[in-house]
Amino acid sequence: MSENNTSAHALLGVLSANSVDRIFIVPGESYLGVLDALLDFPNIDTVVCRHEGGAGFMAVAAARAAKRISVVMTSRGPGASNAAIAIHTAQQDAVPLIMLVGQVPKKNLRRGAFQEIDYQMMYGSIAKWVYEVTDPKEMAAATLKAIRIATSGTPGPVVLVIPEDIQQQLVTQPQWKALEQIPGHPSSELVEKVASQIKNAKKPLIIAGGSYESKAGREALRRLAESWQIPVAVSFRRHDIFPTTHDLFVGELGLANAPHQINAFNQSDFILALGTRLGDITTQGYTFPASPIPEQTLLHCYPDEQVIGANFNTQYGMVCNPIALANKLAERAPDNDEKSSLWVKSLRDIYQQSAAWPTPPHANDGVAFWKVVKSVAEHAAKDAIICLDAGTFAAPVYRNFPFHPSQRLVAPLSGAMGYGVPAAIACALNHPGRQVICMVGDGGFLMNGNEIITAVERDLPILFILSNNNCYGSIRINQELEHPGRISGTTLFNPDFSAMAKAFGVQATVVQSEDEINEAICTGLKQKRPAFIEVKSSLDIELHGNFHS
Ligand SMILES: Cc1ncc(C[n+]2csc(CCOP(=O)(O)OP(=O)(O)O)c2C)c(N)n1
Repeated sequence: MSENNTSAHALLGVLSANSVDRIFIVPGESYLGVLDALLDFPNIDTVVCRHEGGAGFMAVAAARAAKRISVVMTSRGPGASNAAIAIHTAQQDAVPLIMLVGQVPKKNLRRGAFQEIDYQMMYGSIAKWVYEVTDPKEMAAATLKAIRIATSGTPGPVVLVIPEDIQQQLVTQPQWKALEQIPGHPSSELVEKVASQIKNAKKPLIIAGGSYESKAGREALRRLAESWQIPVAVSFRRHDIFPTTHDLFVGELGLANAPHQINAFNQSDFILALGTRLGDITTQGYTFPASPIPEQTLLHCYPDEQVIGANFNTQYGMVCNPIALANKLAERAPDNDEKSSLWVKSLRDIYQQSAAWPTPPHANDGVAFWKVVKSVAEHAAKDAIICLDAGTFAAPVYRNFPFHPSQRLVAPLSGAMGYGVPAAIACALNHPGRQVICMVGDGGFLMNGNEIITAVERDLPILFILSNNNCYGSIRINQELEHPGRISGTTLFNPDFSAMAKAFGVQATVVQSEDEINEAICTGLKQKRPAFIEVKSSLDIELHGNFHS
């Protein structure tokens, strides 16, 4: 702003200049100044949510869907506490998120004032940066810094805390421009060295991660894999960065890899870990590659020096743009490199066996939910966005769903329940006209299912599919493994979900038997408004079908 304006205008001006066109909120008396300034930014869509956890999850999913910074705004104390789950998920999922929090007046700071929290203490270990703006003149610079920190290196959450009395103070600010960030490109010498290492490798393997979650990223990864004929395993829950239907796709490194598949990956002589943090689940608890000294030559490329070498000794630690590296390596592929097609085929065969839809045992206690997932796979649009909550119902999606090149998976790497419904709303807002399908368990639905009202308000064509097994199924499965027959704290008493959906104004259907599945899915997918299917799911199948998620 070149003229005098409030610090809240400076905040929103910087956000707006940096492509923020939507903000997810639950209002609070501690940020009335920012709410007021929002009226002067008609280009920012204010999505009013019902719980800060839901608002935060919407912002996390929006950042992921749009591949850019997203914003949640909460009130002090209670509001900020409710939103903690989104800060944690943004950190685990490496998603650039800004949380704005109203704060007690500046003069009352650190007096234990009404609803006061020291956010540095509270969020210091999960947010990348927590900053309390106590001088209105620094608001614009602090906002720009927040964006920079959230989007650079390993993307993640930042918390910007704004005492209520400084939001409406006048400040003079220059016009803030958009922040351009271009992560460093790898040097030609190093690329040359890596190319000759790939040439010499007999069994190279790419482990690709979230840095490729963009159009340019997917294209670069595909070009690299195809030009050198290198098989691609994707990191935890990143199924959609490389088509699972592609001959070079050899699986996800997740929660349910069979030992023989990991053994086969371990036969590799050169691992190219690209755009992945090589985190806990992807590396099977830091065992593949072996930590700290892998059995293979390891190239690890990620735009954050703190990640490289942290758990795995690497011959090629490359702190640079993984997309640029993939493109440069693809350019250097020889015309006639003869990588062993047997190597690729052996890994692809293992993947295809594990991804084959299972043959159903007969269930007496309800519908095998994997059949619902199969029906969705058969009938969903080829560019559908699949949003998942946490729970065992999701296991067939991770294991068996054949993702087409334009289909997207939006699921929490943090494993947070309550994510699915808000994520679907954020994705539908972000991609008008695109089919969005949300799958959620009965446990997860009652955490943030209330946000479904926004789908009704905005007429979003989302198909919500609820798997009702009257149980916190994932936990029950683990309970049966460790304490067989001793059911404790995992059974659920549920409401009438379809009546509940109808009360929100959503058309609802109940699927009680397997012969009702296809019709319900096809009808639901045709709706131009929110639609809801409750599936009376079989818990027996989940308990005995080895469906971890
Ligand atoms: C916010 C949160 N609380 C608790 C958990 C632990 N947890 C993981 S899965 C799960 C059960 C999910 O139950 P439900 O939504 O009914 O799906 P199901 O597993 O039965 O398919 C629980 C409690 C979690 N991941 N996130």
